[in-house]
Amino acid sequence: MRRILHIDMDAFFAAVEEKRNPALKEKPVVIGGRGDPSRRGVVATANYEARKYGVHSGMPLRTALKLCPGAFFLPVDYDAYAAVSRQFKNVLLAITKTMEDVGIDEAFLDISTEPDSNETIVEKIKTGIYERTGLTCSIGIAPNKLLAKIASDMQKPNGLTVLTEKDIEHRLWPMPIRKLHGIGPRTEEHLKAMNIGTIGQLAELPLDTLIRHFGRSYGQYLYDAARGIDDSPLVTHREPKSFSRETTFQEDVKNWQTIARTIAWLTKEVVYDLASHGYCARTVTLKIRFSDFRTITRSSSTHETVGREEEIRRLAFSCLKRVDLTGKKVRLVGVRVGNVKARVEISSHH
Ligand code: TTP
Ligand code: MG
Repeated sequence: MRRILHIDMDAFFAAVEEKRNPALKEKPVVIGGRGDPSRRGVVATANYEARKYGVHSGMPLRTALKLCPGAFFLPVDYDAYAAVSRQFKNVLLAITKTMEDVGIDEAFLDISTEPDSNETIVEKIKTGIYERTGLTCSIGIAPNKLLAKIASDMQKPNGLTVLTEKDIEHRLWPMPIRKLHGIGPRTEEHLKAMNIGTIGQLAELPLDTLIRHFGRSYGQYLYDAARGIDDSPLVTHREPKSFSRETTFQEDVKNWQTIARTIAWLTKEVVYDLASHGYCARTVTLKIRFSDFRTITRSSSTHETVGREEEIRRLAFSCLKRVDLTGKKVRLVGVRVGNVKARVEISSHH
């Protein structure tokens, strides 16, 4: 039987901000965009105080302001959160190297072969993180990733939930289907139309019904997930598939020069990321979103991988030439490099 631990930091961006500015403590705090609710942008997160007013991730900042006019609005300071993310992941790596880094505020650990009990491991993690960052987290422990992730969300903030196979019937089945990783809004709609609202109701559907509605592999996935079955291993090292940067203009732009300059700047940033990871790339994709939200992409590829800024920029501009901008306003531009490969090191002889 495996022992998988999932950890998710509590109100992460907001907690980092509260830590460096104690005046925010116990006040409603909303993080998003440039921190100005009169400008365009969405809520990245809100602390638990602000959530009492109905503020949540993904909501326009303007709506958050209406719901909670007294909140403190702060811009997203991604670099600061990434630095804290590295700190808490170092605490996890001191427990075991079998860690899957899932995102800025969450990770899985495989603690199957650790001699310590769950309680001891959790104690080490929680105190270690608190000492280094001053932040709290919520932890779930279960026989697999699917259940561990559900568990970490069951008692937030600063929680610990252990789920075993015995808990599936009483604790998993009453939950709404969207709690299952891999069920998005569209599948939820589809299942609602079949009168399926809980994980338990999903578990009553025969496999062939699920396959008929969702195809062989996804149907099988739903069948297993409803029973708390998940064999997926931890992914401890991820090769990047692509690097990208995009930006939304504060006001929609018509001017070709402005668009071209922004693309050149985004290219520079992407090339920096690519180079600092030791990669080069074969494909450059340009993304343009117009003021009516219509979004197009254009790609250019080379036979040999390239990594120099002027090479990538040339590809990005060859994409731009294939976009008809006449009479249109641009809301967002993005540059992505794909088909990346580790750069071949030239060994030096002494
Ligand atoms: P979450 O773990 O989903 O949220 P949270 O840590 O703020 O709160 P909770 O206590 O419920 O875990 O996401 C982690 C961070 O990712 C969050 O602090 C901000 C960022 N984020 C976004 O930028 N946009 C989003 O839509 C979501 C959901 C999160
Ligand atoms: Mg979190």
